[in-house]
Amino acid sequence: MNNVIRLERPTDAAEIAVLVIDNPPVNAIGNDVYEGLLTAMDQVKSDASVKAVLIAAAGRTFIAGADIKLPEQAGRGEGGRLYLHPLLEKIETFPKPVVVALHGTALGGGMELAMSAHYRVAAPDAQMGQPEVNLGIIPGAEGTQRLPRLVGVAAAVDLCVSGKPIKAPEALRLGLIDRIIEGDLRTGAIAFAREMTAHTSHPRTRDRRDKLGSPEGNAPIYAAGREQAAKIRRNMKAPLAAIEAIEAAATLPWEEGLAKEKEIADRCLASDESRALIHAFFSERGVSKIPDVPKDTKTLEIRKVAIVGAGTMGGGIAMALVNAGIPVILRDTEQAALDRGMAAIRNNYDASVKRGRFTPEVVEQRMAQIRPQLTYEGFQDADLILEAVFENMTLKKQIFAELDKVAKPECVLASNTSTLDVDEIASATSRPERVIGLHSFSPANIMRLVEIVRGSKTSREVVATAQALAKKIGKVGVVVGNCCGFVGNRMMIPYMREAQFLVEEGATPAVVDKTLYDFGMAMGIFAVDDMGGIDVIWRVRQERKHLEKPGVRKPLMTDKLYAMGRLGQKTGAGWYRYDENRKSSPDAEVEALIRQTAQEAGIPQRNITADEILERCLYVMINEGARILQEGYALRAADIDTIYLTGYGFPGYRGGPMWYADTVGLKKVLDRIVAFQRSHGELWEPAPLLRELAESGRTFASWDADQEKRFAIP
Ligand code: 3H9
Repeated sequence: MNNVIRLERPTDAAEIAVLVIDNPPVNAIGNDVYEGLLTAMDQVKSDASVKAVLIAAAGRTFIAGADIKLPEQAGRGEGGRLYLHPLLEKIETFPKPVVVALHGTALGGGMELAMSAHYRVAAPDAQMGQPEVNLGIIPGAEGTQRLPRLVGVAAAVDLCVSGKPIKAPEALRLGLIDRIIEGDLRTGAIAFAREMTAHTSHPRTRDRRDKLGSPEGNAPIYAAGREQAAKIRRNMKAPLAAIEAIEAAATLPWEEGLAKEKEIADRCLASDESRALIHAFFSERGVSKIPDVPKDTKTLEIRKVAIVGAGTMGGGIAMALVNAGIPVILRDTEQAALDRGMAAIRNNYDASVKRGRFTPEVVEQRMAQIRPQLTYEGFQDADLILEAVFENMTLKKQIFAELDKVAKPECVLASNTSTLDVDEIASATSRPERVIGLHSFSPANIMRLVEIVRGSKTSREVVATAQALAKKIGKVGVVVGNCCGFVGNRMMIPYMREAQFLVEEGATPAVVDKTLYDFGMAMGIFAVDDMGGIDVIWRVRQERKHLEKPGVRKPLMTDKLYAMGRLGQKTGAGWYRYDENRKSSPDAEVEALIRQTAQEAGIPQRNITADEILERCLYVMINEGARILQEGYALRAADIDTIYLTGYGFPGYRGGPMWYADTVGLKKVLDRIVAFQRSHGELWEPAPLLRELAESGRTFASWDADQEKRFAIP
């Protein structure tokens, strides 16, 4: 047919035309798949020897969706978007039965195509879903109209709002598919198609209304869907748009429902929300592309890991590893610390059992894979040793010197440091090329980000090994350079500082946090401080004291809170006060202390607007991001975005801080930074790269494109 669609006529079932989609890696529908299928359908329609059509896919999966790589198909270009209607119409009104065989992950436009067929069969482990919401769009290829007809309004709302795929047995129960094929899918699907040729008519999804319910019956379903959307997709428009389109399916005749869906889909495709989320999708997949560490770089297989430090980080990382089937030795120097660490792990697993994520048997297996101990016994067999003790250079160097003596020569020695110099840590060993930073984020069994910190001597093999390990344990590994705070925390430090200045000037922690939360951040910055611990921030500050310039403004409150023992959630009080369930409330005592401190320091008090709060918190971060890029500590602005989206609770629908700056306009960002420099001094010095891009009317995205060309990144 063409290079991505094959027409096959099995020798033992020549009356079945098998249309095979072969468009690796995930058989996404682009123009070729679309055109090829249209042509093939026309050809088999006029062939009297064909009694039924089977549409199947080659490779690891059925169609995983429309091809979102092609910008015009995502609604961003001049040329309109991929419009599947003619193909879906042809399939549904085809005069011979059309069966679709699903395997792997049948998603988005893939499922929409499948739903236009008369029948669907699937492999037992196939998964199906409408994940468009993750990209800020709706199942706009008639999915919002066919899905409720097949599975009912409630399940359709849930699938479209959650974006989560379901497994074949659940799809069968809901009526999304007609049969699960045990054994060879193609053989079973051909047999099924043959069986269907005995019927004189074939079901068309569009004709069904039996599961569409009544407006009164559906009203609470929509209300619950909107409530769910507000919880899991706060501030996003796409889930609400999907509900609106499903509502149209349930109330309007087919053609009118389609027209309504198209109008809603076009609106979503043109939205900033979808542009940002598609950017986020590809940014996350782009981080593994490192110019001098090609995909075929040799890696060391990590079969066993040893961790030094059984605290929160060590324990969380141990869980992430054993969850991926890698056994762990967990070492601490004191039995009490080890017991506390193991108890915390058990607590976390017990909570997962309560939520139904694991069975008690699975938890026992996982716990058995973690060996707590006080010695270095067994460390000589570890493929990777990870140090996860608190942020103190002297201690870390002492540990690395010890590890150097016990580890096998090829072992990777990793530090979980969040701010310290990886080269200095490596200098304590005789093998700096095997040393790397693996900065995980708390809670490490949940948070997806790992900053892979490449020291000046870290070998390519060790970088590639760290990337492979991150992927294996389901994390997003972003390679960053070895500067103070690396990328995430280096940007976080001015962000925290500016937030403190804002409260010193008249805002309150609660007002700053609410503004940030309303912008979309998962938590306000003061709530983050309290969760991480004021003592941790205080300690980091001690390690950075030598960097502080005399005469330059410093935040005043951290030292005071630390001295008062207000260390955050763990002591029941920090910036906020906490009840026994760790629920926060503003604390008048802290607010009075802030006012008193400001008065003593002669800081004038004023009303601070939400705009100023956002600009100062975000632009200071973006300015630092631009410096990081120019200094080469991050390869792409998109890498910084991925770090903030996966590790710092930045809202996906804003695309990350650097993407957000592009959407605001770099000129506007620069102008505000210059204004802040005038009023607040040298901490607001614009980054030269930001100035250069803003003054030449460019964006960080265009800088990334140049960067990819410069390094010939595929
Ligand atoms: C849609 O369908 C709209 C319709 O409703 C309306 C149409 C009018 N397009 O994730 P991986 C690439 S919207 C283009 O690393 P995994 C990906 O970039 C779509 N490319 O593998 C990567 O490329 P590279 C609705 C895509 O095994 C490679 O495939 N569908 C697409 O961990 C491997 O991906 C979705 O939202 C795509 N749609 O996971 C599904 N999908 O190697 C999005 C993937 O060059 N996709 N690529 O970096 C996924 O969730 C996962 O990719 C999947 C595989 C689960 C399929």
